[in-house]
Amino acid sequence: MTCKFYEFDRAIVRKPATSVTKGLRATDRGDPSYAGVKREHDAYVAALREAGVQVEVLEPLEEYPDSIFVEDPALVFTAGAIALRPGVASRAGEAPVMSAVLARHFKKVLQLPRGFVDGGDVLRTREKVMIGLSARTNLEGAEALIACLADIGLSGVIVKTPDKVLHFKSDSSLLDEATVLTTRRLSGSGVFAGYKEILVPTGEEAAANALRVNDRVLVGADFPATIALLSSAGFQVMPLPTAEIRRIDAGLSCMSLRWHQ
Ligand code: CIR
Repeated sequence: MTCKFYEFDRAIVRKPATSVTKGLRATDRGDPSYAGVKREHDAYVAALREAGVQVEVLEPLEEYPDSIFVEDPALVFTAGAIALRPGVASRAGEAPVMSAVLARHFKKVLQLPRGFVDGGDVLRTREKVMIGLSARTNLEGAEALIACLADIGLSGVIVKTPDKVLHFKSDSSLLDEATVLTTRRLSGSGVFAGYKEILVPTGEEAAANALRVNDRVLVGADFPATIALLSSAGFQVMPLPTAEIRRIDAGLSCMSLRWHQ
């Protein structure tokens, strides 16, 4: 059966460790609280389940403060999974741990052989899997990833994450097969030519890291203008709290690996 890229029936998430308060961030606006992150994570898992996804919840990894963001050490597709090489030393060890988990779910688990790629820089769209070069994802990794993708029948293309933006998907999410939610700074690069773009209102850039899951779009609850825009465009919006995870530069795609079995 073919399915659309936003139709998911399986997901993997990882509970936050108490060390999440020390998660990486580009600008320090104070540590997130563990209880706050846990509340946001619980709400996220509940939202995935409500959307019809069967979710495996992994135990916390104290030695990896950012390991709640399971999207970064791996990629998953119906045809197989790819364990990546995260582009920051403190997260490198998350990939082999995730690889062992993926081996329980996928017949084919490839290993990125060289370079660096964070899953947050990878956006699957109608035609291609876009790989955004960033401070975390380099050319060597992106080229190696294209070969891995070809191995599971997918085609990759190298694009660029805007300067000073953590990940390509910090500034973009797929809303349906023809529509992306994105920021002015990423849209301006022309990367989404041929797609319908919905631009997040100025001041709500962080809302661009939304997540389409089945019939709904999960969006940060602190972004009323984006919520109104998506609702008026006909999307069923589910607002979720993200204030604490935003302190460590995360949004809604980061906390799960999702696929259609
Ligand atoms: C990091 O800097 O790696 C974490 N604090 C945030 C990761 C967010 N992940 C994502 O956007 N895919």
